[in-house]
Amino acid sequence: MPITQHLELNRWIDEMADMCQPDNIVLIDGSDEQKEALTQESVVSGEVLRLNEEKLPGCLYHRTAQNDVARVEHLTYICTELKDDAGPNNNWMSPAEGYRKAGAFFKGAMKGRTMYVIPFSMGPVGSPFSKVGVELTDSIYVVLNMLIMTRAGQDVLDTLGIGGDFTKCLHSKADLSIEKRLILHFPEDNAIWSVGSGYGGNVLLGKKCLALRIASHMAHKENWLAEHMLILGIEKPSGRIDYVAAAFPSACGKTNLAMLIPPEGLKIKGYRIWTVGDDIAWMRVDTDGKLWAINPENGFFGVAPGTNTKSNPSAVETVQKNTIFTNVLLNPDGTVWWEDGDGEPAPEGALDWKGNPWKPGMKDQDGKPIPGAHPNSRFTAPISQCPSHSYRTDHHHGVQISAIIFGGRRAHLAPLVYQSLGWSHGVYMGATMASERTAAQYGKQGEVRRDPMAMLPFCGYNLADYLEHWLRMGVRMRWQPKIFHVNWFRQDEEGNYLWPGFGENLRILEWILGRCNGELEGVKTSIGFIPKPEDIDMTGLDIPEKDMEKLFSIDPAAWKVEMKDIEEFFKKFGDRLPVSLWAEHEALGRRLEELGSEHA
Ligand code: OXD
Ligand code: MN
Repeated sequence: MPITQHLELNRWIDEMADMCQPDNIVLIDGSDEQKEALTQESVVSGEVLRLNEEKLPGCLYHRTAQNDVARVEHLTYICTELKDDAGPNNNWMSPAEGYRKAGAFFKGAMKGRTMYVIPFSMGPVGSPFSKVGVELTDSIYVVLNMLIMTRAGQDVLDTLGIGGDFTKCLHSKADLSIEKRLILHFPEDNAIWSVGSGYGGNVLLGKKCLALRIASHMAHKENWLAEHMLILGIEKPSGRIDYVAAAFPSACGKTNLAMLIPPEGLKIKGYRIWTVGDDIAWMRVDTDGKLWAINPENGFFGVAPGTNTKSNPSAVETVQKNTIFTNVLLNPDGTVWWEDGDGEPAPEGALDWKGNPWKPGMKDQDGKPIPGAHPNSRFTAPISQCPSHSYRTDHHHGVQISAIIFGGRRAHLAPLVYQSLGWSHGVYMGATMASERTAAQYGKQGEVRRDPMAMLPFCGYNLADYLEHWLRMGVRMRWQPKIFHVNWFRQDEEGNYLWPGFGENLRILEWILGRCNGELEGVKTSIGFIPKPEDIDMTGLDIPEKDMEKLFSIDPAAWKVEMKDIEEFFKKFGDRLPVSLWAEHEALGRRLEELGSEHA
């Protein structure tokens, strides 16, 4: 009997099964019974462990292979007919070469295994904003994660009917060897092939591969935006909720901001935060000429270390049940632990993410601390379990976006917040976004990494065309969201952070909304509008006036150095970079010259 009613889907499953040669093919229907049976099967095989049923009900534990703990940007390719269409921002292979190279690794890779067929919807099932994918995988761990991260199962097949469009996503762990690992995207065929990995970002193909790389290509063709952004709603004392979308490079606290808890000083005013998404936003101009956004995901795939009741109490609450923990430390009582989490140091008998006995303070032969949890260890948890989760996450048209916020991690240059002078200047701000490497990242500390709109690793086509697309999208809107840049990480001369971060960031969001709603005037500077000091509500927060001044100071000499770096970055894209971004660059240069002469 054919596996589905969809002719092309059946044909493709047959073709992939011929290549991968699984022993069985099983359709994932989304039922609780099937999920439980698969969980039990993977517990028996040792792929996952059940955690303490009393303390962490429904939670599972998994360890990846030790060579397979993060996204592999150097093995991730965009396969287009023309190299220039992938752009200097991507690794490129021709589709023919991609299919040939990865095909050799897929050949017979599922022998002795089952191929699971997961129909999934990115976005609410049946929404005009949503896209359907079907992932074929030989990993139950992938199935269990996809059941949390996406809406998956029979209803998705029902909306697909007998001929609907879907992204063809093929995954095999194969033998997990790094020599045979490739993450390939074929935007012109609407297909993804991922082989040789079992790590989330490489194998949960709905996430980075479909919802960002393939979707950004679709969005370019279909006039919408697929972005690496959180979406959050801010409920005002009046009951009105305004939504913002914000892009930050990986590891800059997106999940924490998406689940922010208002500080006491603002809570008394009656503010509440609603989480719509923590990683990806799909945004369209609707018939009202406004920008509307959905979160295509249905769960969080968050970094565990650093998550605690102070940094993110909502995340801590979210992961108390039905959560999959990957590469964290395992306590002997079947609970989990990670660095900078809550609670006591791990007790006797704990096993680290590699499965070795572990005690706090352990060091390797070179005297370096051995972490209990891998720094990129993760939790996979349903969005519905988040105490701040918004009922609008299931709304087919999503939420209307009032502000777009770009952010980076800059010790000195960028003020706490500033607003663009208009849409194209805002696109320039996003295009020139950057972060400095911290001790936690590989590379030279302090070195600036440019990451336009936090999309550098995720834009599935030439980034110059992507920036042009952003400029054009502004023209399509009758009502453009205002664009801002924030920097929570500015430091004083001694290297102390000037701004406390966490919930206090709401004070800045309040100013941003005040600007969007025309309630507050800004101070125009050479780089954009900054707040009047009295317009940031500081109730209950004691920051010396001189530190507030430092948070907003603009150093023309430092900006000049920055502009040189931006120029080098822009040049990489040659003639394809939109001229209006060069025009914005020059205009900024002129404004800084004027400021410089005022300072002289
Ligand atoms: C993520 C990332 O995992 O951006 O979300 O790396
Ligand atoms: Mn991300």
